Amino acid sequence: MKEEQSLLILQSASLFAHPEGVKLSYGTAGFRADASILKSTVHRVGMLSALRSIKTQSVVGLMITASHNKVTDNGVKIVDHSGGMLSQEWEPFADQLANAETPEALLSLITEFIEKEKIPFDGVQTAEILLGRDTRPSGESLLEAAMQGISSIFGAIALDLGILTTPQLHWMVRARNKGIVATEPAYFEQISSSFRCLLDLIPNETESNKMDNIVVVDGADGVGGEKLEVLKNMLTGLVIEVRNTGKGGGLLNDGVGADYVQKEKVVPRGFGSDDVGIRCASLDGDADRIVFFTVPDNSSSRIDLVDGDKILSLFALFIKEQLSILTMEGNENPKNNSEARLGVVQTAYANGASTDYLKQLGLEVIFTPTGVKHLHEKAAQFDIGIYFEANGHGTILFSESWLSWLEARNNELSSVSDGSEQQKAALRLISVSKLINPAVGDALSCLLLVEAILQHKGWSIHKWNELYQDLPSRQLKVKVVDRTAVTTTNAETIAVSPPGIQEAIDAETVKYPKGRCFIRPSGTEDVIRVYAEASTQEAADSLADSVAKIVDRSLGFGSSE
Ligand code: NG1
Ligand code: ZN
Repeated sequence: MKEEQSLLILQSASLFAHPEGVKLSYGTAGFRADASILKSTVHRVGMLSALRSIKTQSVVGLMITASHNKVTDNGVKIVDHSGGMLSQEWEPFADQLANAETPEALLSLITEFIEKEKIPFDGVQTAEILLGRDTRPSGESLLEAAMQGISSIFGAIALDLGILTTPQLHWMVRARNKGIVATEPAYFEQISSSFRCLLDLIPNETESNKMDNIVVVDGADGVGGEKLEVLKNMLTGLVIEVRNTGKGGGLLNDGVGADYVQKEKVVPRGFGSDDVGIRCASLDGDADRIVFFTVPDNSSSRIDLVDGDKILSLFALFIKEQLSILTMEGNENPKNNSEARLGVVQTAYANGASTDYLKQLGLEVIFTPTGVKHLHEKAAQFDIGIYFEANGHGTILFSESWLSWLEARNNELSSVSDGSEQQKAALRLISVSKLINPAVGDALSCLLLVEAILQHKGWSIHKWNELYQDLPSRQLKVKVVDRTAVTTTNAETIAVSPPGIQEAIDAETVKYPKGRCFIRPSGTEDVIRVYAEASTQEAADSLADSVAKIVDRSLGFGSSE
């Protein structure tokens, strides 16, 4: 490394001192903590993003967000050149960088890493980083720290794209590297036009009533609400009412948002008895998650939740139907390539009833640890891979080779049987691939895809919700002294340490019909999460409660005693 470069890194790092005693880990979704201690971390992630861009010779992204976490938290993550999450191979280095105690220690880590990774670092390199942030008040100054980190690397250019949803930034990084126009208007244009195509392809015989094209969306008082206000004006065939847009003074993620709605199963702020029976949806703080719900009656704040598992089931059902139309007998061409390998990916948090339903549909279901980076990787192994976390984060991935086959098949069909059922199915699948975000789960594109499928089928939210009945479940979190004391195996369903804890959980679980329970350390909060399922809500609550007490007794501060 040239001496001027070393000096610049040292100088820049000395402006962002590492807070004493703070140890962060890249975790499930980047670094997350109270915003007040994050400046040095974000500054260093700025440097890291520049190295990543040099290494990959492509544009990468840097997003400042803490998603569904409280407004005083913030976080930072890198969007890789593919538009996906940062390669997991780089995560340990990210941890080391963030935790280096002095500028000198930081410089020597960078020097070593450049050598080890063979990053072409000769002073004439170029790097380009797109930056985005959510609406958190701390976002602006953290973004400034990231910019300074980036500009401490020779040849690196930072482009501030302002306030974006996380999936918009992922989409733009991917588009830039594919040579596609990577602006926000281009993003809106793509999703609104493919939504329109899906509506145009609705079978004539589908019956609808006027409530079918109205949806009320809780924007979590974050960036998603703001962006949806723009998108909704570009749509025809769907009326979107946005509440909690962040403009009315409401606090981000406070009694609002997908995480709150999914975990608490009650109406978010701004919703209530006037909404009985209406289709509602809730976005999270950076709009990469969405769940739907309805208010069943006006006597309580309880909701009927339609979660990520049900979105996954709806998508899987629709795609499977379109695939079977596409491969109907009577084709001039033999089936050859048309048998797409369709698979779904879930985590242990998926409701057991959803897994049974998907298997009944004849689908291959795979489980991975929590965190979309794991799900995404598995889904990418199919021709069409659909993944969702129960909390509403997910998307559909189409392999490039299958998509080219589909495009060719569509062209062929349009010349021999234009307007045939098969051709319409091909066009629908092409539209889905354009509407859905191929880089990462995206609440806005998922919202439109759900709406298009419901209209296609002429289904109300109730009909959709009846695909299967969720097993009652409960999720709790327990504050512990050291969450790394819990390690797990088997897609996180079995706790390996501390010794004996799994046996204690099993002994509790067998007491409940249809009982299922597991614990794991959160990757985004300093807690152990407990998940329990059982045949009644009371049983699920009681199982979760007993296991939370086991965790607390063994690892916590003893508050359950
Ligand atoms: P952790 O805190 O590791 O459980 C949470 C979610 C993940 C994922 C990340 C990123 C649950 C149980 N976990 O991770 O699914 O969305 O946040 O935001 O919902
Ligand atoms: Zn999020």
